[in-house]
Amino acid sequence: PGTAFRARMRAGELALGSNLRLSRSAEAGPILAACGFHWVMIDFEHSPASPHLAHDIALSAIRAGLLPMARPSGHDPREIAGLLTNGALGLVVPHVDTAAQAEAVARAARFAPRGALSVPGTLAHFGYGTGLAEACTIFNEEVVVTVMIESQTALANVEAIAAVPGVDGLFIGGSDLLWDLGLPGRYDAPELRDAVERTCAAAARNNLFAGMGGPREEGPWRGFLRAGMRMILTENDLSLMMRGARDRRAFFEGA
Ligand code: 3PY
Ligand code: MG
Repeated sequence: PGTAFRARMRAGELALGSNLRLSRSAEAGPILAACGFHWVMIDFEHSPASPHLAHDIALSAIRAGLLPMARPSGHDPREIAGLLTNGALGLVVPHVDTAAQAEAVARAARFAPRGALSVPGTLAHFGYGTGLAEACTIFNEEVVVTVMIESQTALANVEAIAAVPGVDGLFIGGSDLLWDLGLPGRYDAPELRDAVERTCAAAARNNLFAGMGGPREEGPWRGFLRAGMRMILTENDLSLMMRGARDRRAFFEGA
């Protein structure tokens, strides 16, 4: 699914994803794949994820053709190694503020010679018939590394971050960025629109893709899509469930 995801990005198509707040089940990926989604975020920054479930969720997502991205809680290469060698095939790394941080996480996500990821005994991503050396080589080609731009410091450094080898995408964390700008929840703020445009431009200049999460309403999303956002964190499973539940309630109350 890493290759398919990259092809979508090169073609300028949307890649739709959700993060997992509630679904601690290997069913999550196949369910989202059946709904036409392209990636799922296993979230160790803000959700009660567990390494065992992350492994099951990631491998079943791959079998369903969905790219399993992990969001580590920070930049620790040991945490990143655990996530990637146990099934995740991409990263959404929170709070990457400098080019040096971007370089460190990009190296933590690939095997030598492109990085410093430690070689495990088995890499299950591509099926158990794939030999280890071949699996590590395919992994280096497929893994998708995105870094989150979610502070004013990151925004000031966005050109340098975009130029780091091994970074595939820039991903705006709209909620954190708005708080840092002193505009909590203001997804319609011109300052956020500027940040989105600068990030998309930096991505385009460096042959990267741009992605984003945070907004719920369709109005702001339309502008962000026009600006070039392609990897979309639509919502999370909890908010999707609430939206569905409210729709059902409205239908039955009005029926
Ligand atoms: C944010 O909005 O800050 C995120 O981390 C992702 O939605
Ligand atoms: Mg954030």
